[in-house]
Amino acid sequence: MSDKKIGNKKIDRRSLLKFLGVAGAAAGASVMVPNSVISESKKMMFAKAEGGEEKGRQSYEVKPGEYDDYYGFWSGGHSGELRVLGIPSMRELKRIPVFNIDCGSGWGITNESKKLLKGLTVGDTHHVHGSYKDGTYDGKYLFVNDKINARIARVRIDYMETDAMIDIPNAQGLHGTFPQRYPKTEWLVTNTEFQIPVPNNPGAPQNEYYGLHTIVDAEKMAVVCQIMVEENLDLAATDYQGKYSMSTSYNSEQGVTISEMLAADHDYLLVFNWERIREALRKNNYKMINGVKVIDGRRGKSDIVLRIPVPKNPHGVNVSPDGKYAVCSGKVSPTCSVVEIAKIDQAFAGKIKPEECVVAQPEIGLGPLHTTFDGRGNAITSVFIDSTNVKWDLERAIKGEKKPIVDVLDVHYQVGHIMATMAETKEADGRWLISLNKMSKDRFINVGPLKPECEQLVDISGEKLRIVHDGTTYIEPHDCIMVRRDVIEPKVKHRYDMFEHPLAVTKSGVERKGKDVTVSLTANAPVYGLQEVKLKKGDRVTVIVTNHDEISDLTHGFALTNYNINFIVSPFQTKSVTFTADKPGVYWAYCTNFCHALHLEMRMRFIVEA
Ligand code: K7E
Ligand code: CUA
Ligand code: CA
Repeated sequence: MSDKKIGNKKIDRRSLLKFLGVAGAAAGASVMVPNSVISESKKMMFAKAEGGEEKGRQSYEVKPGEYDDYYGFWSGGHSGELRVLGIPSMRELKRIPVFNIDCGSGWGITNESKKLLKGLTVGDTHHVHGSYKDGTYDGKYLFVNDKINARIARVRIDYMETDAMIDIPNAQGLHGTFPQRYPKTEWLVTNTEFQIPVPNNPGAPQNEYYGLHTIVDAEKMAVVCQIMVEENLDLAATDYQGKYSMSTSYNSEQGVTISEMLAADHDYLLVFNWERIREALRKNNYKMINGVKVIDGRRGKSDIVLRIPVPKNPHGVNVSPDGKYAVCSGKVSPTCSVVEIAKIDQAFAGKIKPEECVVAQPEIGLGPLHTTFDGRGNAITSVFIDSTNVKWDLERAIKGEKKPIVDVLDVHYQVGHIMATMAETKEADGRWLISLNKMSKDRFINVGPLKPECEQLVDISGEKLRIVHDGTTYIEPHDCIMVRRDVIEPKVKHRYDMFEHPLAVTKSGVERKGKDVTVSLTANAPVYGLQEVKLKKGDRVTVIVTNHDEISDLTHGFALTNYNINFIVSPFQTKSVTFTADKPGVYWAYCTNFCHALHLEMRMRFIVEA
């Protein structure tokens, strides 16, 4: 690393910190000191990590042909997708298009995907979580939010494909999303980060802008109800008893400018009491707004919501795998607030004050954002301004130690989410942790003004944190979970259940009803079931393709030249597309996915007569 590069980094970091200073981060001048240059000790650390196995540490080597121990499910931020990685190799195994358009799979081009996307083409996937049974993953579904268009999507794990998508009414900036963990995922909660008038009347005064905690039926994928509060609702978590969901709020001020949002000296962790929500539904204590049951959870209006004060503008909330504590990361405060969940019962019963639920407030570093757990009593917090992962001891914090720090690891740079293997379950196993860093700055060869993002895999099996992988990733590594392979692998199918699709083609043919033409095609390597189809200009054509090859991996494609159509069909899968034959001429359709020695010959003509 040359001096010049180090010099540049210093400037980058300084300007960023200045910005944060303007934003009002409670950070003094001292924030510029930590790791503004790469230290000798850090270089040493990388040198040591190079060899795979280090004495006394687990190996992170996955030899060619070997399988990974974990599935990583990544949310892809404003790319709108999800990704599947192997951990610890960090090999990208698959991308699952969700809110985006993906030409390789045809997601967004087929009738099946259009039915879910309803014409929307962008999304911002922040929080991905799996469905649960008894406090751990059941391998059935993944859920993910879209912050841009206020939607929740569900991915079924057997096909690793998006299977449902719903709009959340009355919501903007859909954010923190978390499934019920116990006894199983019946409900899912999702938050609105941006307060708006409910209903959305443009003339409403600012103090009538509200946040909504939405409850979704995870199996039916339907909104159950919404709890309306004054606060904005940022990150979300559920407990391990099926009693509570909780959300951090950084804008309890109902501000609309940054200075208004930072005005109060504290904000809240809001806890939602599920028994009392059910009671309100039973007693019809709600208003129907835009087709949704909206329960009034405002201060003084109901006993459904407990507001636990925490230092101003907090960010993540994460529950420890033993179910005992919720850790609220301070963001603007250098602390994490540890809330004892048993005390929430007492606070709801009116026996203690909400603030008495906070049993520790250790100092972690500058800009703590998200916390994860190793299942051995340690918390690990991502610290954005310091660019560190900080491991700390929960018990020592609860005993009153101000800085119960076990280890501090420099990461590169400005870490957002971190997540340890199985950490959002009661089976947290403390093996690997991923640091999803927002910036890579000068870490890789220059590819223009937009630099790659950086993610680092950390071995957390020992006392000290050790980086074992340092790589780039496509925009944006937002959040993730890492799930043991034995939970997922047996659930994943090699081929589709052919007749699950009502239009599955068993025999190729063309059917015409006036201007509506249905073209049914089987695909068997290396041929489609028809060699040519005659159409008339102006026909409304639906092409349905079913792949009849049962060998797994034998995926075909279907692209229609100069008609903007492109999708794939995997073994026993059916997909369809509808278009208007508005251009006369000869148009070849061809297989886009290499399937056979005669893959290039796998094509057919569409003849559109004038
Ligand atoms: Cu921290 Cu949207 Cu998950 Cu970003 S939120 S970091
Ligand atoms: Cu079928 Cu290539
Ligand atoms: Ca605030």
